[in-house]
Amino acid sequence: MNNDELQTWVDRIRAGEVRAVARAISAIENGTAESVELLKALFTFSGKARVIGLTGSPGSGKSTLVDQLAREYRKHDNTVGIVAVDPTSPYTGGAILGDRIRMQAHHADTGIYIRSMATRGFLGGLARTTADVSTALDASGKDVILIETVGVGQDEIDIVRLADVTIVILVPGMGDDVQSIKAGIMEIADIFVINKSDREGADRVEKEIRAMQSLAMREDKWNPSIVQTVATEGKGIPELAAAIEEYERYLDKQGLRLKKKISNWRERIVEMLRESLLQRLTREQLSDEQLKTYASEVAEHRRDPYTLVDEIVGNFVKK
Ligand SMILES: Nc1nc2c(ncn2[C@@H]2O[C@H](COP(=O)(O)OP(=O)(O)O)[C@@H](O)[C@H]2O)c(=O)[nH]1
Ligand SMILES: [Mg+2]
Repeated sequence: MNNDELQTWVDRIRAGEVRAVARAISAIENGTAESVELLKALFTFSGKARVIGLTGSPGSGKSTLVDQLAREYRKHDNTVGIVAVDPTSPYTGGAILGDRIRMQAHHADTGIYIRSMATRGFLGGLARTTADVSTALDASGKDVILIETVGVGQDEIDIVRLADVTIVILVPGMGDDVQSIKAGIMEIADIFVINKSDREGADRVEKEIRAMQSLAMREDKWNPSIVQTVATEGKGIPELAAAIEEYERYLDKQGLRLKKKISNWRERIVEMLRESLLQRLTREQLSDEQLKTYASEVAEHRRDPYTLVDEIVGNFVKK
């Protein structure tokens, strides 16, 4: 791809052309050589979207909530990008199918772009390229980006490094008692949603969250709001949108948005460096064959791995 072609592609993405955006996301997911050039060009035009992450157990209603929130934002003429991260496994086929059907409902509206992506074994609740996909959607001019995480484990806290606002969804019953949720996931919530509050026990869940909140103050002194919703009926959605705005106002008033972004980028840059260095090392110096030989030598105790790594890194740095 030459420069002109790249520029045309970038222009079309910035104009929000669906096919250009879709092609960009596929390129990013597949890690093509072009995608890096594309991301370099797109980054300048990103950073304007509000990025909102939603996490919670499978079946808690993340997709339904995302769908309702998208409708709410569309009512106010905001354009919306949706990224639904699916675990790469056959047993979730049903959930993915359900999402597909919901997605089709928005098909006629060019103000919404929906993409589901697979984790491909990447841990942390997101796919490896979710952040880059979000950058592309951001550059395509979407006002709001909603990210639905996998929702399988309780260790999926990567979303906080990507989103401005993180929403943790709980439901009454279903063993989703606040006590049974790992501290990690409770701590990342800027807003709690108690979805399926048409069921019994929503008030009890709210009480439990309040009790937990009284025990520990967050570093940024924000007291996460709690919103009860019935996503299937659209109940509580305007209240949720208001809670999101309130937190964003808090972020801005306290100068926290930039602070948060800086600490997120610090981690992401390190991650990108790690990946890039390893890639270059294996491409330029450490072939698969060589690695196999080293592994045998270490396994047979003919070589110690500490000196080996020192040597490999030392040689690489000198180059
Ligand atoms: N009763 C009730 N059911 C809901 C509510 N929200 C979602 N559901 C249902 O719960 C199921 C799982 O929802 P889904 O959005 O796919 O959950 P996800 O796996 O977290 O994305 C679906 O059958 C929804 O229709 C709610 O507020 N009340
Ligand atoms: Mg879902």
